[in-house]
Amino acid sequence: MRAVDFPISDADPYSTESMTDPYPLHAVLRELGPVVRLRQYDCWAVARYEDVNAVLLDWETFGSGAGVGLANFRNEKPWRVPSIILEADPPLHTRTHKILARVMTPQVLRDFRPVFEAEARSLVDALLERRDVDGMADIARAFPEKVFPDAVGLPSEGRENLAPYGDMVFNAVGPRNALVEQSMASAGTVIPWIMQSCSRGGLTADGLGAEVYAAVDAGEVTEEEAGMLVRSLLSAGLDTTIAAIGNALVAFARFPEQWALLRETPALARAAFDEAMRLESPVQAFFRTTTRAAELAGVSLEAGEKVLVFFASANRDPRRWDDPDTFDIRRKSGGHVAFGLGIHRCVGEALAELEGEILLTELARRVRSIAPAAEPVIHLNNSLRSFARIPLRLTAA
Ligand code: OVV
Repeated sequence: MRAVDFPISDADPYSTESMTDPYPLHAVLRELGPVVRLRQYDCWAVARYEDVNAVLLDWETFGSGAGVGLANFRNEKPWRVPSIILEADPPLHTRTHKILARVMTPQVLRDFRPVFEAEARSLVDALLERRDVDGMADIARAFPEKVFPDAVGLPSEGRENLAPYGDMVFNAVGPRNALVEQSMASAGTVIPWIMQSCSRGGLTADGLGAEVYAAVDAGEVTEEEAGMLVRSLLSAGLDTTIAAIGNALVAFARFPEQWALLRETPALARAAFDEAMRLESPVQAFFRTTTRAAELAGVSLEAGEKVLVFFASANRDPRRWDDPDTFDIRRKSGGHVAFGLGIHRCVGEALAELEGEILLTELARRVRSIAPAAEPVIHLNNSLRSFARIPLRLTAA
């Protein structure tokens, strides 16, 4: 069979305009066809749910070892030593994934529930002392910035380096634009702190980090690999959850009837967090690299080509979702791909869900309304969708 022609687009997913409001661009790409050539970046893009799923599930053809950003590690020196789980393929990925999966099973995480609940209570106590809050600083950042580093077992000094590091890591997935340069400005202090925090000696004896090092003692990974896996926790575990919680607050502020519904049934908190992840996916898109020539939806791809995979667009594809732009916490949003899919699906998903569920539950019990006090201000990042500020007016229940 002769491969079909493909649409070519001049659209720029990394323009300030697209990053501020990415959804019109996603719709254009979905309408153009299942596989679109992005002229500006010399790569392919998939934006429909079906094709996003197909690419993510076929890790043998669409590999991660050449990096999940625009940069192809086979021809370009990576900005940091590649992650041994995110930027790796089997068999390395299989071995490293097993360790982090074990460290964050729902059974292990059960022990964190009372700790996270107590944190959520005291956070909401403090919020209700005030009326006007910044949903980002006072809620979305405050909660994960306490519970996540505690869970990993990091010292209290230097934690302010975590968020800037996450900003670098997620900017590095995109093209080398001004955002990369800006976030790298603090690299000189941030990266050394991160690397030092990954070593065994910097971690408490009872955290997730120490559990990773237990795999060294069991002979499953080397000491160096354990450090790299702790680096993965620090890279992927905080900014993502902060973005997810902030985006959920924005969704509730825009759809007040959904907040009323959650207040009636706080048991919907986990479903609501998932629905917010679908609607405003924190990780908008990652790349894959073809490991061999392949055909995707009838289009011929060569080996070594980059494919931009739009999670956020799949999550609003009208071919898959009814009223995709509507926030509906009763919707069955379980099929969203905001955590990815297949072998690289987020290994910290259960921890993120636990944080989101506990915080939303406590807020739903005690806050009558979450009203926007002004427009939220976007925080631009090449792959993470999040806000810098979310001015909110809260009313106690
Ligand atoms: C940005 C990101 C996501 C997931 C994993 C990692 C990084 C990593 O460093 O392993």
